[in-house]
Amino acid sequence: MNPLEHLVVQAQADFAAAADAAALENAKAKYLGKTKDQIETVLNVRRAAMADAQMQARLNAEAIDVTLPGRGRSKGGIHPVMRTWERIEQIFGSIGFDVADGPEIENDWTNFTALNSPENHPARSMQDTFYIDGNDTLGKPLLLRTHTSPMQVRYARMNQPPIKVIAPGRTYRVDSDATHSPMFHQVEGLWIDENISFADLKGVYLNFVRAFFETDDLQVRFRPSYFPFTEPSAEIDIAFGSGVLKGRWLEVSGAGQVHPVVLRNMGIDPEKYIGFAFGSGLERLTMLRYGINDLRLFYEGDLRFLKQFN
Ligand code: 2U9
Repeated sequence: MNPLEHLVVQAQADFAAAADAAALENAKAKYLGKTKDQIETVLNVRRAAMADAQMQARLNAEAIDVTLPGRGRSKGGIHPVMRTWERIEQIFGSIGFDVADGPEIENDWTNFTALNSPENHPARSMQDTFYIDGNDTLGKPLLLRTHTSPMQVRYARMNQPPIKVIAPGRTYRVDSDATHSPMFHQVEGLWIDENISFADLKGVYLNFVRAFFETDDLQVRFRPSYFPFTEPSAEIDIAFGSGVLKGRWLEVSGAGQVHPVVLRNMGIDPEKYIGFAFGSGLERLTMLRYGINDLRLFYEGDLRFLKQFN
């Protein structure tokens, strides 16, 4: 009889000798408690020894080189449009311009009416504006702002002239192709003071584009244009004196003298103060700076494109 068979016969005898249920449970513990624990302990010792041996074999075979550096996390980078945004704040900050901030969801008074866009103006139609279900607390319809001008309206209503401020930010229009995106970025600038002129606006903008494109070999020209919020209004073109874009006039901004109605809507006396404003697309400036030819590249999230700017 082998030891296990012997153990079974012995257990059978002990169970037969048990007079009641309690005695039977005692007899069971003698065989299934202590004996089972001892067997499990030796099994685990053997398992651990096998795992150690396996690990040692892999280390010996150099399958794991513990001297290799860790994998680490790859660093993120700043989006090229955000780089432009930061540079613009820095350049205008250096000549005393403050930076305005404000909500992306606006009411139609601050986005349109205050800026001299009358109520039935086509720019307000669903064609190019994202209206939002509902009104603000004063009952005015809400929309995603179509330009960054509302931030300057709010800023001018909270501050006294002289005012020198830029308003960079996201804007929204129902538009989408190689040169338009439903979300894009603008920067607008506003300068309100006594006795300033178009020459001051021209000087500020020339200083800006020369700093932004890092060259003094660059000219600007102003072409007559129309905007409801400025009168007179102009388009600003630049031309580089060298490089692949040499000699071509490139439109980079709109600008003008702030309309007296707009000044009045901001609580500023147009008989005493004069205002100048400009507005540029950040994507457009970024495309010209880096030679990018399709706006959609900014929003596809393709790392092969984005990594080139870090
Ligand atoms: C106030 C008064 C006037 C801001 C201005 C433009 C001209 C302009 C466009 C350029 C390209 C927007 O990104 S774009 O589509 N902007 O041409 N913006 S003047 O005028 C203001 C702003 C605020 C109170």
